Amino acid sequence: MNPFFQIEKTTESKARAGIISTDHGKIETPIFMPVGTVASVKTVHQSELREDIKAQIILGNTYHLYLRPAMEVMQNAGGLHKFMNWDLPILTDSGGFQVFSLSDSRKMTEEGVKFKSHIDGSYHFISPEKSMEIQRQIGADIFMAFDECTAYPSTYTQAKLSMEMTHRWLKRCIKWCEENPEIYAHRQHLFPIVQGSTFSDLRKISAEFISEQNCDGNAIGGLSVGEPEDEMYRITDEVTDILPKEKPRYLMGVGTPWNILESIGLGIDMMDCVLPTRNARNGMLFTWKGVINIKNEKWKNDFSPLDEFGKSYVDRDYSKAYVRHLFVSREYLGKQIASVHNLAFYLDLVKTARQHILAGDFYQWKNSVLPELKNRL
Ligand code: PRF
Repeated sequence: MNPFFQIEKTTESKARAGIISTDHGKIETPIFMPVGTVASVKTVHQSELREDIKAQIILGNTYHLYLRPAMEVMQNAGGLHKFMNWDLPILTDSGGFQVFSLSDSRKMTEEGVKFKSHIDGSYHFISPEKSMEIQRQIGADIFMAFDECTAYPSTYTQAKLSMEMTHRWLKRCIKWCEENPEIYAHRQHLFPIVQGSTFSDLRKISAEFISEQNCDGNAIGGLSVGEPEDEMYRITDEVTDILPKEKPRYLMGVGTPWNILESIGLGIDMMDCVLPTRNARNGMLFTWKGVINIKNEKWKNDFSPLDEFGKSYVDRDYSKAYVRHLFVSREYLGKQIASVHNLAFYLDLVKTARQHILAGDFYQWKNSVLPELKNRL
């Protein structure tokens, strides 16, 4: 028996329902993980995450937390769980991906990445070893290997060189972690990351290499970076055919509600994305019936509940007209309500998917709800 991950049920093809057990509690998979980059899921209280949204695990980011509040504060606090008063599981990303998306100046070598802070312009260096050290200090239950997310599009040669470096970096991450155990009183589980861009043979090499490292779970990176959706599904399908069945599979940075359901159908257990929170702050609401732009004039006098099929209190307590008014008036409360709504919807989406996997009718159900999710209301 694998104490970290147990599969409760697999469907007729690839989707599965499982349970991940960490020292901060269990996670029922498939799961969506709200992104809390700087020790905050933007505009959302921890109590709302726990009680209303029913988040089971949230994400933090090495790059941001290393720059601010920085590791002295993190260690003095006793790690991220205590610092932000969140005692359920946390996962941290390793930093490389964020350096590439945020820092306007960076230089990568075999040793690591030198970059300029997006906050104050100061220079820093993160290597695989440094990323592991920072993630020990943050103390997330699940932490990610230091990888390079290959840009899309890339030539075959670029993608191959990038993937090979990610593999060498992984070896360095594993070695450092073996020599430097946890500093807090709970276990941390390292997940390596498959790269290889959209090239099937590279993805196969990478998925085999990653599987051989025998870590507690595995991730797929380098997708949802601008490639067509069909390519993303094709690669995910190919990679999940290779990754060990008995370990959780995490698809990084994905995605829309329909991406989430399709990925679950391809054997993915964990996903994260800024989409539900970032788009909420711009007035985009995801619902079972489709996507709403709440700023639209058409909601001006619509006093019906924000989302009659929504599970969150905000869906019942507030009307569309009221939330529209908050957005038009640029009131912070609008962003808060929309963020709680979207995250509660994403968690309801994966919970419902899980129920259908357990009931044995996931694929039929998925295909029946997919078209509605994409409607523009
Ligand atoms: N690597 C890491 N984090 C990520 C990605 C990746 O490839 C992606 C790609 N969608 C999102 N977040 N470390």
